[in-house]
Amino acid sequence: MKTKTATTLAHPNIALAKYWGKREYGHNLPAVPSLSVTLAGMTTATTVTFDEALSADVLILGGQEASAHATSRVSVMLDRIRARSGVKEKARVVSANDFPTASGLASSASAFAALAVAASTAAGLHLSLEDMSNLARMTSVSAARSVLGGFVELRAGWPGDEKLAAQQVAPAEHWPIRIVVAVVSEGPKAVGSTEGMAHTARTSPYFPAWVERAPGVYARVKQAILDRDIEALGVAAEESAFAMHATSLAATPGLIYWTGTTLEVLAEVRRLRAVGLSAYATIDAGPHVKVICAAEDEAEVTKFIGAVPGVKRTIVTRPGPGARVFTVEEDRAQADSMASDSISTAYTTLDIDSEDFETESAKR
Ligand code: 2P0
Repeated sequence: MKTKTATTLAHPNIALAKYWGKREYGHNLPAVPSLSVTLAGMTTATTVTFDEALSADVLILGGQEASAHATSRVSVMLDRIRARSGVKEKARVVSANDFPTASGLASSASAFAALAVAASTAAGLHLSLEDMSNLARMTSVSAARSVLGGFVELRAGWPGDEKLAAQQVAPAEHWPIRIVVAVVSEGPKAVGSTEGMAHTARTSPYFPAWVERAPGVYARVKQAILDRDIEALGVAAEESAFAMHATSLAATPGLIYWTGTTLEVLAEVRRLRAVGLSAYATIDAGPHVKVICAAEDEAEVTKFIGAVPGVKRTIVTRPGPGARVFTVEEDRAQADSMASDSISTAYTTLDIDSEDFETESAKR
């Protein structure tokens, strides 16, 4: 039998203009536009093999068999691909990350971007980037953006939109900014993004204001990227992140993704700005702070941020490519090394929790 298999690499992305909240219309449509940068420096490697010997889909994450919930969320995407391609076999999915997961480092983005590209390729589908991004978006909105490289936008969804794909605003080479990730904790977060944003939309009195203001902030982020203006980008990106967290803090009960160390890093970022460095913060649904800075400030920013008490380590990232099937030897070498390391604790699981799965499966 001819093996139907493909291996992909994908990178997480950091939203400079945040997505937080879905349309009530359904179809996993975002309520606000978002704009992110896909990051070289953190990687997910995923192999999908459709195999007639399997009686059910199998998911191996970081060297260990995943929970039924996690496997089910993957199966939802695989079912869409099977329906479209005519492939009948169940699949074995082997995935590993080289960064802490389920803790606000956007692992679901790289996970489902890698899965969409690997599974559709293994099934023999020749999807356009738009189709691939839409397929990823149906499972995880931020994953739509990681299908593409560089600076990537996803507009808000509207009733009637059953297809919505991310688009590249500028390639990675457009602007080699750095994002220095201050890793504050290696464990999973208490409240997953899907659940957190649904709770915020349901109970925060500030959610309507967030939805109303987000498009303006997104437009400023986009213009700053096109102009390569680090100060304008940093100011707008901080505004987006703080507004997202303020909205979530005002939910009932309030959602607090930060720790004391998060605040210490934020104070350090302001101190660095006061001494003339270009350093701006953004934070996702977790405690880590991502510091946006100019390439020439990378070394100093990394040194000072890494020295903040409570910061476990720093990861220096820069704009990178979208999800891809192997075409070059370096990719193969990276995937092989990640696969062999995947039993170590450094490589953990995809950002899939039961709440995420239930939200997705409820829409089927
Ligand atoms: C973002 N986040 O724009 C925002 C900022 C987290 C904070 O997209 O429910 O995992 O799967 O669509 O994409 C994380 O949410 O949520 C996210 P689902 P997702 O990057």
